[in-house]
Formats: sequence, C-alpha cells, structure tokens
Amino acid sequence: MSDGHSITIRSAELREVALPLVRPFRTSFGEDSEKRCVLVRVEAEDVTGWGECVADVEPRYGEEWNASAWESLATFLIPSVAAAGPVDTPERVAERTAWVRGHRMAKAALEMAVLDAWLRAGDASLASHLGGVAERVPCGVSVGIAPSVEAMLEEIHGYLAKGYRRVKLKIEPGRDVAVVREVRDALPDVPLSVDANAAYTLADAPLFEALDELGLVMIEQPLGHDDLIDHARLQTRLRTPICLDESIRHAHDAAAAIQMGACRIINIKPGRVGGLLEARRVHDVAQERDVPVWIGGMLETGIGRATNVAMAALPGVTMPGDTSASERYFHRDLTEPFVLEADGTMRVPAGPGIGVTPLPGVLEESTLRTQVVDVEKL
Ligand code: NPQ
Ligand code: MG
Repeated sequence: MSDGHSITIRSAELREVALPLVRPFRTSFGEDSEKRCVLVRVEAEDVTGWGECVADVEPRYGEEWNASAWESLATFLIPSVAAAGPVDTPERVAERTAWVRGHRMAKAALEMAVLDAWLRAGDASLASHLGGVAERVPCGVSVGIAPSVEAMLEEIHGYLAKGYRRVKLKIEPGRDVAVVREVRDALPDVPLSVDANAAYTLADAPLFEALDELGLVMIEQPLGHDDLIDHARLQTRLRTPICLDESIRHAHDAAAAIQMGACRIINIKPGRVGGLLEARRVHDVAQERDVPVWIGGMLETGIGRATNVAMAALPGVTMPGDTSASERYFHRDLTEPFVLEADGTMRVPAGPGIGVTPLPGVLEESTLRTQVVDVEKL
C-alpha cells in the first residue's frame, strides 16, 4: 500500500487529557464518570499526526493503564520508531516496536499518530488506505449498567429515537438474566446484545442458557479475558453466537478462536490488537472464514472515534458497531463532534489522515499533563 513517500519524525509529544462523561458508564469492572486517556502527537517535516490510546486510569479492561502507556511510549516505543530513520510505510511502526512485548494499546496509539502523519503527507484518507468501501456506517450503542430497569429503558428509548440500530446491555453477576428479560419484553423487536466483560465462568453456563432464550444477536465476552477453550465449550451449548472482545489480541488469536469454535462473531478494537494495521488483519482473517465482525468502542474522543469509524467502512464489517455519536459520551468532544444521521449511520471521515484534529481550545482545557519526547537528541 506504500505509495513511495516517507516521513521523518522530528518530535513527539505525549498528553494526558480528561473529558467529563455525560453520564457515568458502568460495566462489570467498575464505573467511570470521566474519560481520561493519553494522546500522542508526532511532528514530521510538514505534517502532524495524532493518536489516541484506549487505556484507562486502571488496568481493568486490559493489562495497560494510562501511566503504563505513557511510560512505555516515552521510554521505548517512540524512541524505537523515531531513531530508526524515515518511515517509508506505516508498517514500520509495528516492526520497530515488535521487540517490546505486550503494550499493544500504547503501540496502537503511536501507530495511529504515525499513520495519520504519513497519510496526510500522501494526501490519503485512513478509510481508503485500509480498504474501506462504505461512505456511511451503521451504528449501535452500548448501555451501561443502570440502577434500575426503568432508568435503563428510558435511556434505551432515547437512543432508539435517535436511530441507533443495535443496543448492547452491559451485564454483571446479579444483574443479568432478569434485567435482560425485562428489556427484551419491553422491546421485542430491537436487535439486542449483552456484554459481560469476562465476568463469568463456565460454571455459569445455565445462566447463559437462560439468556439463549431471549433472541439476542450475540453474547459478548462472557468468560475469562484470556480464555478461548471454555468459550468453545460454552458455544456448543448455545444457539446465540458468542462474540469475543478481550480474548482476541491479534489476528492469530482470531484464527485460533474461529477454528476451535470459541466465537461466531468478533469485536475488533484497534487498540486491543496493537494497531489499525493488525486490526485490518483480524478483519481479513474473519472475512476469509465468513465470520462477521464489528468495530468496538472504548469511549474514545473524536481522535480514536475517527479511526473506529474508518475501520467500520471495511467490507467484512457487517454488523453495527459501538461507534456511537460524540454526544452519547461527551458534552464537548476533543474534535468536531461525530453525529448520528437519522437513519442510524455515521459518515466516514474522508479528509486526509484520520480526517479530524483536536480543537485547540478544548484540547488546552482538557489537558492534565504533557511531555515532549525530543527525538532529535536520541
Ligand atoms: C467493551 N466498551 O466493549 C468496552 C468496555 C469499556 C463501549 O462497551 C474507559 C475506557 C471506560 C475504556 C468502559 C463499551 C471503558 C472502556 C468500558 C471500555 O467491552
Ligand atoms: Mg466488550
């Protein structure tokens, strides 16, 4: 895909930002009322690139957290990429950081920034570079665990009125079958799914057999975050497709999970698999095996949201993603807001690179700390 141009990274900057959420987001691993993440900015000759890391304050969803991402980027990842000379293709980022084991969220943020800069230098959009075919993508919405079913239903009705095409309910032990059944009874025809964020074990199979009666589109990551084999065992007992999220760390995991029957659907998150280019390989593996995929979400600001929406334009992405509008999470996004069209779709950014940049005022007001990584001195 390289069209022959290269960029040289002159400097890089890390920035931690905080944005208040419109409502607290509760999952089986905790509740957040603020989005906090690390941004990477790289400067090349005459282009700037931005990347966003999907790690959170604590390592609950995955093994990384904001401070670990910051440290791995400043100490190992940025120097490894910048000191090795011009970047003639964005694949170089993964190649030059492959010696660092793990830290996929941090690697993904750096790749995003370099890719953004490289694409801008070549005046190409991310969606077209990845092989995107859609100009608009269908969107779903993820609903946090609420204090009551009434509150949950009120929230869901609001999303349906806006046009969202699929509703995902977060579940946790004690707030699962009964809640989902009530929501299903109230909304018999709505495409509904659940996400357990790895909160159960195979001993809970009877609970999933009860959920199996509710006509769900999928059950996302019911079991261990690093498990495949128990998911395969559970899938044999269910008609509802299992969708894996946390368990898929790279394209090889995707191939293994599909082959052993651990899932029938995959949630792709570029941050979880170490970058957008690996995310495309997960997509390709699934597409070759006729397994549907969709693009997940990590409450990204407009920077990461733009790349999720670009990924969603790929031809194998056949289900609505958690690519919700900016207003579902933020009063004021870091970029121009992403909006949901009345038909429940979102426009894929078509401008160069990721297609968006932070709004200077919001960026300034949201910043908690910055660090310049002066790569000239390496
Ligand atoms: C999921 N996302 O699919 C994740 C989980 C999640 C939209 O359901 C801060 C950073 C808070 C990342 C909360 C959705 C988060 C987060 C939930 C990811 O499993
Ligand atoms: Mg999930």
